[in-house]
Amino acid sequence: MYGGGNSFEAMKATALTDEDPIKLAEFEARIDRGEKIEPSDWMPQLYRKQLTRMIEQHAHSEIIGALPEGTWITRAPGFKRKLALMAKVQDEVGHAQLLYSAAETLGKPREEMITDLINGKSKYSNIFNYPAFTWADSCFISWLVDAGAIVNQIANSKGSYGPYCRALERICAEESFHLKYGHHCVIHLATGTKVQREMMQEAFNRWWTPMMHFFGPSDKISVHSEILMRWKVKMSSNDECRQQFLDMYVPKIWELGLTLPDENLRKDPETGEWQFTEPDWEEFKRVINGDGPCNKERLAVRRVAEERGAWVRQALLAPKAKYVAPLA
Ligand code: FAQ
Repeated sequence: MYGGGNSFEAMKATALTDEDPIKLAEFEARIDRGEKIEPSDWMPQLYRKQLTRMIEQHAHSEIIGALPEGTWITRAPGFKRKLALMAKVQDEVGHAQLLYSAAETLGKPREEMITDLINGKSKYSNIFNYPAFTWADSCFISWLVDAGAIVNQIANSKGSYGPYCRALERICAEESFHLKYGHHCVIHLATGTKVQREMMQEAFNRWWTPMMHFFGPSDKISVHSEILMRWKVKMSSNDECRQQFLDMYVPKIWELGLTLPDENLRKDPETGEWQFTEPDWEEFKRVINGDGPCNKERLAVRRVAEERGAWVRQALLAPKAKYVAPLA
């Protein structure tokens, strides 16, 4: 567990002993100068490992994140909502491809990443393991999950690894469209009929805890933050992103006449910090380790998609290979 500057030194003394100290010092000087590290540049193995883990997890989150909203495309109220949601879901899948490409520059093949996802070895964002029961759930995701993602992604886009930052710049531009679409959807329900307002409020009651988990464990117990921030992979801490999200969106939620299921949620007038009930990190741990309401369903969908798409990849990648008929 890294916590506080001296733990970084302690980690360096253990996890970096095999690295060439001169090259490591040059690398860290480049990071301190704000230079971008490119795939062919020298980098410590721990930098490569941490970046691969984080970018791969981000890519998985995008492609799994498309699933709860994807189920609402055919049921979205009206043609315009269907069109917009279809475009958004296509964008999210495209973000995954951008991120898998960025992760591949670090040496892990896409097929291996997808296999690790399907086998539960790699993680993806906690929030996509909850069911989208109503249309209001889809609206919550489109507005506030995208909003949370933008807070975190804008920060990370100013980081040190070139391919990741360039992918994030492209992604953030599209996410800002998603945010406007999602906000429009929530406003429509929150200012609509009594049934619509109640449906929106009920969605907020269910999604608020997973949303507070979304930014990761508090800085006190975050495992990777110290090293990721030292090497400018992560430009804001989990708590900083959570605070920024609360500051930007709680007033907007309240002005719609919606409430949030946390009686301790308030902005401290002295410090400007948002106070809130400490999220249940045991639930978080269960969900990110495969025991959430939808983990199994999400991975099963990815597994079927992978199996059904195998023949296309074979045809494209190895035209002379024996033809494998698609699953019935
Ligand atoms: N869910 O030490 P930390 C999106 C894990 S994009 C699951 O704080 P770190 C777009 C973490 O892996 C999705 N696991 O870790 C969209 C580690 O476990 P490990 C979100 C989580 O990496 C919108 C352990 O807990 N954005 O939503 C989560 O420094 C709408 C200890 O945690 C990104 O992925 C979590 N929420 O900080 C799509 C951006 N939080 O690996 C469709 C890139 C933590 O040791 C619809 N990622 N863990 O086994 C990051 O910025 C960071 O990885 C964090 C976590 C902030 C997510």
